[in-house]
Amino acid sequence: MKKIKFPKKETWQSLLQRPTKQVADIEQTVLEIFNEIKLKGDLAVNKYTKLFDGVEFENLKVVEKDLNKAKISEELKQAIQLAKGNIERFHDAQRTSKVAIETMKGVVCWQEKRPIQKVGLYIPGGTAPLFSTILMLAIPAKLAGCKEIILCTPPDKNGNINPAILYTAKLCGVTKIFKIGGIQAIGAMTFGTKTIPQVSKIFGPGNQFVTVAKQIATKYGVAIDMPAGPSELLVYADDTAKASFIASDLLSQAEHGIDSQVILVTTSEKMMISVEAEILKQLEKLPRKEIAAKAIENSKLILVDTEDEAIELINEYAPEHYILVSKNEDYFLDNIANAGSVFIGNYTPESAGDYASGTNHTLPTNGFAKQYSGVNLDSFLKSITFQKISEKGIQNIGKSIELMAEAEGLQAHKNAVTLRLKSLE
Ligand code: HSO
Ligand code: ZN
Repeated sequence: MKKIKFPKKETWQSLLQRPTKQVADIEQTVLEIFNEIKLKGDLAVNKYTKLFDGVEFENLKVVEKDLNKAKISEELKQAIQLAKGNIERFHDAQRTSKVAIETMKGVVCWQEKRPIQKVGLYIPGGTAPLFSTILMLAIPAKLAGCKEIILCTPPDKNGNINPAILYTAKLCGVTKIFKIGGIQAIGAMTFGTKTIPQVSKIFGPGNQFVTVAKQIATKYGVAIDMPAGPSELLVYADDTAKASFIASDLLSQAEHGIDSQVILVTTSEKMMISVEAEILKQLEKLPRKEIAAKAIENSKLILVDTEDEAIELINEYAPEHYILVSKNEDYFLDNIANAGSVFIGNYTPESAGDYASGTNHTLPTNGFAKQYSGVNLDSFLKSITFQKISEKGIQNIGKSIELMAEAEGLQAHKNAVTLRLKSLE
């Protein structure tokens, strides 16, 4: 691990750089596959499923029988149900009420939310099938009232979908599941095929191919949750933290992938040394040791002089996850400006938010926490504004509209008011 002591401000930018990725050549592949799907629909989807996943299906849709067959232990079912309850409670509480106001006598404006009608959820397969992400996406989608919720997930080499994915999807009421992954899944949801419905917004994490495909989908008018990237965690810990806990948290995100990035910021050199020792000790015993070790190579332990400097550096990095263990908790909380999700104190592991506490784990990475929120109930809703103006109301604002329209040289706009005002004379 790289240990950096008292870095000068001029070096922060390069110090906080995420591992970079090459996307230019992926873009061309995505465009080609998208065009083919647009033209040939299911035929193209099948072709790429055979090419990339090595399987061929007569029917890309998971049938009811397979959905009911999904076998997982009773214990795991209970755990998923507990998580579902908490995530449901937290996201349900995010509902906002209608905003209505009379801006002037006779001029009433209000704003109400309506669900996005058709949404697509993407759940990656790969080395760890993240069925927990279904909870994070399907629960708010259901609560928001989205009419059509479809789910795409890649099949394994034998054409199967992980049973925990099937169980969780069914538990959340998602029954339109398609055995497709990667670029072809995003393309299918963007254009729609005979089998796969077109959607208005695509959610969910994925590898580099999926991420680029989602970005290109936006060029065809589909919205996406956010530009996703590899998982990351920044921990601020002073001497009140327990080094073994902090090391376990850093490793929890490091095990996601070789490009994950974890950072410790501290004002205590003692903590820095203890965390490093703990990481090396705990790493040895991890089944995903090789992946985690690669990510740890990219990661940093940063020692700073003051708490002011620490918070400034954290805000500059804008971490996806931010763990805070400090005797000056309030100072760090009051001053955090950029972070996806914050975990406070020795007994709040990041894993809690990944699975079961209730918050969402689909969060902005790559510094996007400076301008994006994580997925929440609003991600599945749109706000519509309404207005109703009475006779008195148009008399109150009419003159101003006429003057402004005139000044913009838009006579028809002005007429729309003038005719009405005249009718009231
Ligand atoms: N930490 C990941 C989510 C996840 N972790 C799913 C375990 N399963 C990105 O926030
Ligand atoms: Zn995680």
